Amino acid sequence: MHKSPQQKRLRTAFIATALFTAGAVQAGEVIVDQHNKTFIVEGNKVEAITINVGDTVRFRNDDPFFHNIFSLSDLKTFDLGSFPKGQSKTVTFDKAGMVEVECAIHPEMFMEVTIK
Ligand SMILES: [Cu+2]
Repeated sequence: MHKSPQQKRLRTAFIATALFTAGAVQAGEVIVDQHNKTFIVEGNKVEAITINVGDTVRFRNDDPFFHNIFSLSDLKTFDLGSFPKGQSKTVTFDKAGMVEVECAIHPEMFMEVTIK
């Protein structure tokens, strides 16, 4: 099939974009479930996770009661408020360092997020 000059230009632009993004770290999303008053990643209980600068953590409540995830860490202070089972809230970590994550309703819940 004959390609028009316009189609050729589009193809060149696509390759240039692909080469540019290959060297950059892609920001991702990490899902952290709250289950049995613990933090769960991919089915495993975690007390510490490591992510990349720019990544977003999605806190997802999988318990039949409310959680209120927050952090008082200087690097990233946030308060997601109370949210029920099935709902999730996100936090994007845009600086390298360490953030302590807690739950305002359950003082025993604790997780460290290392951002590198
Ligand atoms: Cu909680």
